[in-house]
Amino acid sequence: MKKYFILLLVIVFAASILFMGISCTEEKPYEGQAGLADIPVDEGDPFWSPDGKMIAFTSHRDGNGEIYIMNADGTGQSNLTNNLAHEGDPFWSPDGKMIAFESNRDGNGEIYIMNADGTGLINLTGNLADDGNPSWSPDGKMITFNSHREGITEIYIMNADGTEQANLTNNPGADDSDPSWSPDGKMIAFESNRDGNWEIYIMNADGTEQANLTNNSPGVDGTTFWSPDGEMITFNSTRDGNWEIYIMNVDGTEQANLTNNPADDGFPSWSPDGKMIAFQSVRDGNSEIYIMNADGTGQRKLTQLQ
Ligand SMILES: [Ca+2]
Ligand SMILES: [Ca+2]
Ligand SMILES: [Ca+2]
Ligand SMILES: [Ca+2]
Repeated sequence: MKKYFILLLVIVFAASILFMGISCTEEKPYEGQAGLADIPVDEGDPFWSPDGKMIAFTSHRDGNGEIYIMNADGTGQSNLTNNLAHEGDPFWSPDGKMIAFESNRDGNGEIYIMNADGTGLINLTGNLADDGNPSWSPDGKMITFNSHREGITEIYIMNADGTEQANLTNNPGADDSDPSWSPDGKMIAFESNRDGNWEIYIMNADGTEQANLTNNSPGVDGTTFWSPDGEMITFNSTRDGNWEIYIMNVDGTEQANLTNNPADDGFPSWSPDGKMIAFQSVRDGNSEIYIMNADGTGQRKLTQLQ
């Protein structure tokens, strides 16, 4: 679950700042839902463009969360949002023309979309509760996200223009967050603490047949991303004592650890050709974007805190 993952990243980040003897002005945490507080990390939340040529990510290098894009080899990094509020969780539209993200620039979390060059910003949610974690449907027509508007975090769906917002999970007894659409558009994966422990769930895109995939996994499981062929789901989990990237079949079988690193690794994002997974890791002392082959080999860093 993002809250705990980011908390660990912050501890490492704060320790590294103290070590360097550099003073750091604390950013007001984003008041996300279900503890999805997006507290400053250096670089995180990678998301590949549909043509595989670019990666969008969240960076705090300018003092608050911004949406950045870069070439998939790490070159050409640029800030698209340039705003003193928090921006995070970028998600490219299936046609590659737009990027959805969350921002609290109006005082609470909202889902925004913008052109992929940063122009044409539109607030889609426009309500007083926190909305976050957008995921575009593969046909580009809908966006799923999580919202705290009914007093607990639930998964919602809306048209890509913000109309017809509806609650999909309808589970007022627990938090449900971080939705992720399957490539065929029929299913949505998400995370929920309804069984007393954060687990990965799956449901039909209309909210029916909600099922637990990581049943009884110790530790926190969350942050799902489907493989482009729809056969596997990657996610992050603390089950082995620190955050690692895992992979499993969409029925929950054959869960395997891809990162096996004593530092925290999380936020996996599959490349559109299915060959690579981008993720964030603090293995060099602060959070940076890494990529690896989809079998966990060839892990290397793309970003470097300036
Ligand atoms: Ca900002
Ligand atoms: Ca809102
Ligand atoms: Ca769990
Ligand atoms: Ca690890």
